[in-house]
Amino acid sequence: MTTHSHNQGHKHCHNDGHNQSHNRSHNQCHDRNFAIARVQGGPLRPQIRGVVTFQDVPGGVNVCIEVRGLPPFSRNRGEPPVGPHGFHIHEHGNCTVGNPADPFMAAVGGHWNPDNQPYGNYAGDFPVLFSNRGFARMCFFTSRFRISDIINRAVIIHESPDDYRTPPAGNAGRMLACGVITRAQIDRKEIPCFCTPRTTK
Ligand SMILES: [Cu+2]
Repeated sequence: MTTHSHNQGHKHCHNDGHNQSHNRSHNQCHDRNFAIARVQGGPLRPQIRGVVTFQDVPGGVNVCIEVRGLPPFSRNRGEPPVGPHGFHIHEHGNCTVGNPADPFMAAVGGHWNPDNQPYGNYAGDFPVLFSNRGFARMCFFTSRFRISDIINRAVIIHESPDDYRTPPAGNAGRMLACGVITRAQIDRKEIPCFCTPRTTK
């Protein structure tokens, strides 16, 4: 079968013409298997807005986030460090604020750890987010889950960096923002830096 039934929806995934002669490993943008979480700031940082997208690709999932409104970096004595921001999948897709001094905590549960790994190797442990005057964009690949495993869980952005060694939350501190992961039709303009082909050399 041909893998190039082009349409509007993915043409910007190809940044030049030469992919057309390549094989299906370059055609990940044709996948229909997406999930999305729209992230909103809680009471500690209401201005946060972001989108996290998940795309099933061969061998795993591409995860991309684009977020605005992150707080200024700080290292003030006696206060929790602010930034880079711990970023995780938590167990429950419920972004109820609950206690405003410790938002989301009661509803989202712990970090998602389906295969009972030590902290730092949970399937739900993600790279930290580096803020650029409040803005962050990042994409990475993980083979630890498929999209069907994460529907109705939540993504959380924390105030503090994750140390990837201290259970149960890597000292990442309070939760600034939350978003429930759902299957959804995605307007491709929402997808940040999504379609870089994986090379095999
Ligand atoms: Cu977390």
